Amino acid sequence: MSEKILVIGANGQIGTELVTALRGIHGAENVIASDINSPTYAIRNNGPFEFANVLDKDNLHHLFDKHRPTQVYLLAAMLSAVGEQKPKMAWDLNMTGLLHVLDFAVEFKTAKVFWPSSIAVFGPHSPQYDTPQYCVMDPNTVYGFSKLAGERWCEYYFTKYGVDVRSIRYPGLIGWKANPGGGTTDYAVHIFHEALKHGKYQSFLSANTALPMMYMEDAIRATITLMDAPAEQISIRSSYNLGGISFTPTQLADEIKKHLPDFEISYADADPRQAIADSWPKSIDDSQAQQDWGWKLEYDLPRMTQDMLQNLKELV
Ligand code: VAH
Repeated sequence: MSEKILVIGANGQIGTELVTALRGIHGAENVIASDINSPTYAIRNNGPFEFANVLDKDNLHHLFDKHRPTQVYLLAAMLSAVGEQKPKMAWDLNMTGLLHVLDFAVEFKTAKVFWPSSIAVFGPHSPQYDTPQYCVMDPNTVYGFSKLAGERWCEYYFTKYGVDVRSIRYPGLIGWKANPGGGTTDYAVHIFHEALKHGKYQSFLSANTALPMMYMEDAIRATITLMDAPAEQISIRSSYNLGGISFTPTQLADEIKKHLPDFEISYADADPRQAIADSWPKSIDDSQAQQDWGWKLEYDLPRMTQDMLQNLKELV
């Protein structure tokens, strides 16, 4: 029997690329993209689309009843920076949306659910380097503790109701097909657009702010690999650490200069996103993902930079 996949939050940075990848594997007609806004150009004309508001229980129930999805990817969320400007809305969207999906997964016996967590679940007292799967977690952003609470709910619904929900703690994600929205790591996408358009960029994070990042190709491949893995291989039902590549704005700028020698970077100060970045780990230990479902990174900083510039130069 073929899969019937519902992607909620399909217009987002992850959703846009995930819908395309899933349609390539399962057939466009078997992957329903959904979002609260009209579909973006990238997904508008190549498969089914539904309007979805994760806070509207009746709307979501209708989608589950109409499509009876075998897999649901819940990507709708408010990210770290915007979440600090609208804390109660961030909590409501990130939590209520998840609980609606988990409840309907029980009611409609959805075979698998994917929900994205983030390295934002770690905080100032978490180990900063090679942050392990299990450690002190004291996130001080609404986004971070909503993701931490969400991880607890995922494990609870697996243990108590048998929902096969799987999750990844994504690092900052970098891609060229869709822009990020309201995150602290967005600088690492904006810098490429500005470098090509204007030859310069002012980073809102300071020069030596190291953060775990990942190229979107790797993030999409990790997501699908996790979801395709046999259930007995999944030992983590909160969310898997995923490390990627750790670099600073300066290191990224130096890599861009190898292709655009005249590129200049400058640094703003007193941006509120600096304090968020400073509370997060510099690097992540993802050995559990490697061990359980064979995770292996393919894009390092040079390869990601080359690929971003190669693809974006046609578009900007
Ligand atoms: C953010 N892009 O910046 C997200 C991500 C690790 C960061 O979760 O909020």
